[in-house]
Amino acid sequence: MQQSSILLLFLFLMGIALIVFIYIFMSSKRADQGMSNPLKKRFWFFLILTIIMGIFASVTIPKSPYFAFADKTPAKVIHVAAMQFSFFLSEKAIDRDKPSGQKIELPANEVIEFRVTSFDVNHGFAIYDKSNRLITQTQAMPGYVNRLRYKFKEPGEYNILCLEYCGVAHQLMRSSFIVK
Ligand SMILES: [Cu+2]
Repeated sequence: MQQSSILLLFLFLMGIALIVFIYIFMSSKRADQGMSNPLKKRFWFFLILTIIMGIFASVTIPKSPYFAFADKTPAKVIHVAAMQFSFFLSEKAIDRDKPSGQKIELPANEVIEFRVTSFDVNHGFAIYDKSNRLITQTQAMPGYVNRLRYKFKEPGEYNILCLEYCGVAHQLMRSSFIVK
């Protein structure tokens, strides 16, 4: 459903690109005459472009995951520390000098907050569902704590993979947790 609407959107945009291309191609044939009222055409072009971009921005920006569940109190806070080449997940703050993690079980249909950081280089913190579909992600950055909130609807095992190339064993960097 979502994929077919994205396909339709791209076909629609492709159609617009094609029309613009044909218009430019046709007008280049009568280049000797020059474009009549070029400044007026430019004005309308930028006006329509600004309106279209304004519509897209006002529809998509409120759906940004950065605002997800911002007005809710999370049922559980999970601290995440990424290091070459593993993830530590804990319900308590993770000690930088002696990092350790624990097995994580989360309740379904509750807002969960992940506080994600890194103890060395930039990593990605990406959560995948049972069918290996990426459902949410954030960056794990040294010196920063990135907050990621999500409500897991399906019980089961979720996998965590690094989504930022971080070194030779990047592809082995993974973890998981259970939702009950
Ligand atoms: Cu990595």
